[in-house]
Amino acid sequence: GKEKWPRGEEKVWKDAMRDVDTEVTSITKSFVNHVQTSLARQPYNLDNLGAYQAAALSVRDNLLVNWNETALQYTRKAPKRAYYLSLEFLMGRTLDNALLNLGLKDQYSEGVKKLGFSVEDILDQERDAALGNGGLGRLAACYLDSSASQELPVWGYGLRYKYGIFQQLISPAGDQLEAPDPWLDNQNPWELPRLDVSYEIRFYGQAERLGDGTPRATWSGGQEVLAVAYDVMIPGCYTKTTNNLRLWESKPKRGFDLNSFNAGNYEGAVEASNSAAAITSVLYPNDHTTFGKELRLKQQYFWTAASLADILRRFKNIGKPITEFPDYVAIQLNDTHPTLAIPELMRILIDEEDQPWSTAWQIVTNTFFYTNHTVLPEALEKWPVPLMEHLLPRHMQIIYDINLLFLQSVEKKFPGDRDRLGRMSLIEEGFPKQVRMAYLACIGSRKVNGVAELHSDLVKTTILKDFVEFEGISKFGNVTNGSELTPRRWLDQCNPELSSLISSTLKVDKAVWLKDLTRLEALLPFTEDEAFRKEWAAIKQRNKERLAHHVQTTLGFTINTNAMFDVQIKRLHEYKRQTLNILGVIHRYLTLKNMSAAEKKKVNPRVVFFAGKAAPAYYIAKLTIRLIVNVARIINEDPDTKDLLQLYFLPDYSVSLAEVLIPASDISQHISTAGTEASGTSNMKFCLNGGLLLGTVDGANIEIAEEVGESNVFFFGHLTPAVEDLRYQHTYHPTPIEEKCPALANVLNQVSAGLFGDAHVYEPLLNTIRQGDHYLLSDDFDSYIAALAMVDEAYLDQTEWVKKSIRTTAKMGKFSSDRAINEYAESYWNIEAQKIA
Ligand code: 7GP
Repeated sequence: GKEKWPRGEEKVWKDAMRDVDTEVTSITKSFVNHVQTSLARQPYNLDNLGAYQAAALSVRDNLLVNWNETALQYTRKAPKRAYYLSLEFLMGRTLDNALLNLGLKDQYSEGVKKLGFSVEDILDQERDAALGNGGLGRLAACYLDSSASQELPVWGYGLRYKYGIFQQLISPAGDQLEAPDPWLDNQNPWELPRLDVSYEIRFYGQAERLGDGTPRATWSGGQEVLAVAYDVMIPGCYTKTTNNLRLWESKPKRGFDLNSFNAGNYEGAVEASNSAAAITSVLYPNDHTTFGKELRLKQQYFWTAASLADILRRFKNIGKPITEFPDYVAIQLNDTHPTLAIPELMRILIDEEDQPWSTAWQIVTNTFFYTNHTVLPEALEKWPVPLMEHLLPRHMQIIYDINLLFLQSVEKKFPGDRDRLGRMSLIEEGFPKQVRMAYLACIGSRKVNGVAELHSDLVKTTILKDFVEFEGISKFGNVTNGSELTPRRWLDQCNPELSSLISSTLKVDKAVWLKDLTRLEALLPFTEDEAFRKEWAAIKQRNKERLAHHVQTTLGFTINTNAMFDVQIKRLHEYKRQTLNILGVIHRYLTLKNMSAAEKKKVNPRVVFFAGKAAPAYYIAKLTIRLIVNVARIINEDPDTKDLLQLYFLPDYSVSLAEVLIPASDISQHISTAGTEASGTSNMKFCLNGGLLLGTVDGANIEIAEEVGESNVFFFGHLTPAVEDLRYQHTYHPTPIEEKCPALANVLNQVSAGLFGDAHVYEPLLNTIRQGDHYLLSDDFDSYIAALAMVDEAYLDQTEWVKKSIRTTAKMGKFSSDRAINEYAESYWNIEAQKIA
C-alpha cells in the first residue's frame, strides 16, 4: 500500500531496450521485456510484485537453458539415475537461491536498482513454496539442491498441492488458528506445466487372478484419474547442472464423467470431477502421527503410480531388457509414505510385463532404498486392510503374496518360532487388521538407513530388530543428515556478511568453500585474532538487529538487542519439549521476581524466541502455544523483569522466517527426550551460523558435539539407555513431583493458580507431566535449569563465547548436505556425477 510508483526514471526504462549488451544491461533488457510481454504491464509503472515477477521470469530464462541441456545429456548418456520420492518438499523461496547459484545476484541487484527497485524488496515479494511440514520435507529440498550442486543425476517426485502447510494465526486468547495457504494464487513462475506428460491412475475396481499357473491378475473398473506433470527447475550451485523436481496434479480423466452425463446426472458428473481434483488439493498437516484417512492413501498411490509410470517410460526409451532396470534406476523412499511403490512395481512387472514372481521381486529389491525418519511408535504408518482392499484390491493381493513367501523364509530360518512370525508379519492382527508399511518398505528395499548414528542404532535394535536378525546387519546403515544444511541457503544466502568475512579471511573464493565446507576448519587459528573476533561478533550483532527490525515491522514489538538471543524453532511436539523450555522461562521469571536490585545487576538479559506450528488436531501442542503466548503477555509487561527477560512467540514459522532467525541466535535449544529426535537438522544450521547449542544427548546433537568438542556445547539430561527404566518407574513407582523436583512443582503450581490467566485451561497440559510424564520433564528439569545457568555464566565471558562461536562454525564441515548426498550416491544408489558441458 505504501509503495510509490512510477519508479526510477522513464529515460532509463526506455534506454534499457537500446543499451549495448553488457551483463547488467542484458538483465535490464530482459526484465523490461518480460514486463511488457509476459506480464502485459506498462513499463515505468510497476509495483514490487510486478518487479518480482519480471525478475523471476528473466532468471527462469537462464535456468531453462541449463535445465534443457541437463535433460538432453542425461538422455544421451543414459547414466544410472536416482529418484527421490517424497510426499513433502519444503522449498521456501526460489529467486534469491537461483540468483546465488547462477552467480548473478550482484548483477541483478545493480540492474533492478537502475530501474528504481531494491533487490531486497523484490525478493521479499515471493511466497514460500511450503509443500512440507518440517524436517523431513526440508531435508528433501536440501537433498535436491545438493544433488544438482554435486552434478548428480537425481530427480525428485512429489505432489503439487494446491494448498501447502496452513498459515498459522494466533488468536487474542493465544490459540493457534489455521488458515489455508493458497500459494498458487499469484501465478508461480518457477513451475512449468507439462500438459503433454500425463498418466491414468486407477482406484477401486476389481482384481481377478488369472489362475493360469502364473501369478498374474487383472485389475479393472473403479475410478480413473489423470496425473499431470508440473516441473520445477533445481539449479546446482556454480554448475550448469539443473535437475528436475516433478510434481503431480490430479485431474478428472475427461473433464467430467461422461457416463453420468449421458444418464442426465450432471451433478454426479461434476462430483466425480471434484473428487479427482481433491486428491492433490491439500498437504496433510500432521507429522509423526498416522490418521488412516482414505484421501491420504489415495495421495500416496496416485503419486507413486504416476512416478513409477514415468520412470518406467524413461527406462524403456533406453531399450534395455527389464531385468536391467536396477542398473539404471535407484528409487529412494523418503520414509514409508511412498511404500506402495513396492507392490505397484510388482504389479507392473507381473501383470503387465509378464515376469515371473522371483524375477520381479529380484528387480524390486534391487531398486528401492528406504530411509526411516522416526522411531516414535505413533508415527509408524499402518493402513487398515479393509481400506486397502477397497481402494487398491490388486495391491492388497500382492502384499499378501509377498507376506506369505516372506514368512515362509522366516519360518525356514527360525523353525517353530510362532512369536517371531507374528511380530514380523506385514499384517498386524486386530480389528481391523493393518498393513505395517515400515516392514514392507524394509523387506522390499536393497538397503535401509536412519538419519544419525544414534537413530540408526535405535532402528536396528528396536523397530527393525527382527529384520536385522533375519536379513543380516549389512543391509542396515546410517547416513547422518549433514543434510538439511545446504551450505548455500543456510549461510551464504541467509547470512551474507558472515559469508564475506569467511571468504576474505580464508582468502578463498566462496565458490570453493561453499562446495567444500570442511575448508571452514581453516578459521580455527583466527579464534586468537582479536580483530577477527570483533568483526565476527559485530556481524552477529547486526543479524540480531535485523531480526529485531523484522519483528518490529511485522509484529510491532521492540526487542532488546543487547540481550542474549535464545531460540527454539521447530514443530510443536511433546517429544521436542517446548513445554520444558516455557516452564524454564517461568522458573527464570519467578527467580528474577525474588531478586534484589543488586542481584539483578549481575544478570545478563535474555530474549527467548519460539516459533513453530502444531498439527491442527494436536490439543496438547496447541495448549503449549497458548501458554507461551500468555506467559509472554505477562512477563513482557512486568516492570520488575522486562529489561532482563523477554519472550516472543513468532507466528507462522516458515523457511523464510528461519532465514532471519537462525543467523541471529546466540544459543538454540534442541532438547528432545533422549532417543526421540531422529536427527534434527536446524541444530546444524544454527551451529553453522555461529550459534551455540543447548541440547540433550540425542540425534545429531551427539555428532555435532563430537565435531566441535563437548566444551563448546551445553548438554544436559538423562541418556537414552536410562529412558526405558525411568518410564517404568513413572508407571509403577510414581514419586510426587513435589518430592522429586520441587522447582518444577512450584512452576506448575503457579500456572495452575492462574499466574498467567485461565487457571483451569492448562490443566490437561500440566497433567501430562504430573501423570505419567512420558517425556521425562520431571527427570530432566533440574539439569536443564543448571544448563541454562551454565549458558548465562559462559555468556558473561564474551571473548571466550565468541571463540566458541567461531570454533563451532569452523567444525561444521561434516554436516553439509553435499557430504550426505554423496554418501547416498556412492554407498546406496551407485550413481555417478555427470559433467554438463
Ligand atoms: C524428522 C525427524 O523428526 C527429525 O529428527 C529429522 O531430522 C528429520 O525428519 C529429517 O530426517 N521427521 C519428520 O519430519 C517426520 O515427519 C515422520 O517423520 C515420518
